[in-house]
Amino acid sequence: RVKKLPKGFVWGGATAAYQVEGSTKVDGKGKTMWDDYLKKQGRFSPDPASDFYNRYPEDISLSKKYGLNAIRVSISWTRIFPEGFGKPVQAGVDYYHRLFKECIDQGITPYVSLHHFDSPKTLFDDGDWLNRKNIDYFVEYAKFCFDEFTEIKHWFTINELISLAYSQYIQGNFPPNHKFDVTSAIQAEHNELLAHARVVNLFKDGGYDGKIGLIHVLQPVYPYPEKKENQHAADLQDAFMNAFLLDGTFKGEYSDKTMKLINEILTANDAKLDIQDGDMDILKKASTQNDYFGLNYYQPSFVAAYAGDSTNHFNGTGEKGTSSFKFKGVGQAVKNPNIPTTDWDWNIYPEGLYDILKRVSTDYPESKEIFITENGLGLKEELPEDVKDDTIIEDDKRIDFVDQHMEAILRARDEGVNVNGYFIWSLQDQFSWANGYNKRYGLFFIDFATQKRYIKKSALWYKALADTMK
Ligand code: BGP
Repeated sequence: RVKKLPKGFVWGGATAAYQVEGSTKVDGKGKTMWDDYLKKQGRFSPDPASDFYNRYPEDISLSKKYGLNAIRVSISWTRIFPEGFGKPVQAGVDYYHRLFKECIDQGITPYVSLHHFDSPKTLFDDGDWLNRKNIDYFVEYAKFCFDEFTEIKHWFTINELISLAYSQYIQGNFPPNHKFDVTSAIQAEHNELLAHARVVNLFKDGGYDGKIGLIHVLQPVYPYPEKKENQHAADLQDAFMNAFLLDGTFKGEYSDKTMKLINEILTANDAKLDIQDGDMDILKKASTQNDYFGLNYYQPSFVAAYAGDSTNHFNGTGEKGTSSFKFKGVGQAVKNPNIPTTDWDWNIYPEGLYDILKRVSTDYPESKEIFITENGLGLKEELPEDVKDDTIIEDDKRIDFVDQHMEAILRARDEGVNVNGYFIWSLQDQFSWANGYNKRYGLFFIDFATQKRYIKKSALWYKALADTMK
């Protein structure tokens, strides 16, 4: 069928401060958990990234020109509080006022996250989310932002709690690079939920004008092949990746079913979870106060039962077929031969988005209103040799990907799921945490050497769909 966007649909592009801004050492900015780590790793640098710190007016104009009406950005905590707490740096505060003004003036609504994978280095060294003192600092930083940036009406607390916990402590591809440190991972999940809930409660108690929610990336888990023991592995992985966080966010409790599965994983890994007195009251209070839910979706996983020790290889280079993942007490990732994959071994399966939208809306009505806050396709893309200023970069694969995922979203919507927006990951090409600069997602191509922007075919497609709202 011919797609038509519903009237008033939020049609945006997503960014994250550290992945686009560059300028990591200017205007008093403090280090994040990434600066020294990336330097030591020596693969790629976060400077200049997409030089958004200086070129945001150009990217916002392009957004307007290509039919977007919204943008996701995040505030870099350490531009405002270089150590995570203390006295705010005026230059950082001014930058965000300038950025937000530009968006609003151009009719692009900013949706702002407070934390997108970029903990201050000082707090990271002191335990990051595992240290409860750092939750206090996060709440103080959030309060500062609510008081200061009153032009912002759409907030998200934390982006992808699971990706952080999982990449830091299970997969080992984010600092501090622990592998299968199950105690830290589950504790980070819980503590980040607590941080989110405290900020939501503060926002509502403070009577701030605007809306607030959080962002989870959801990865539906399917048994492959379908049989009983594989289904159990899928249930275990789902509890660890999805249900624990969804329960905590929208029910304010971890259901018995979820905890039974989580406890099975903890026991198998000699791990434990520390829930302190009062924690669950905080989660409970916040659980009905989220105004909306940001859902990121890239791919599902297919799993089979697995009895051995944990081992993995993370494909951060785009050498297709090199990834492997076997999690003791949970299961192992398997390749479903019927499902295409990207060079980074990500499964391409739009039906997974339909499934997860239906599940969230049925099982978690307190999610209220859903925005797809990230979805997109990473590709290796190059400028043609005879490139000219107005060359359109062909990315039909991306168009096809987004088209199929929009199909799934609109189908779910037709069936009553309250999904009202879509932010493509990503607005422009940017730096990818564990993959660097050769994994491109943007509507706008960036020649990182010159910072020149080129239009991709997907941007034209995005505009054509935007026009269906008129
Ligand atoms: C999400 C993050 C983004 C982004 C995206 C693509 O998990 O919120 O910051 O990077 O995934 O992932 P990657 O860059 O690893 O391909």
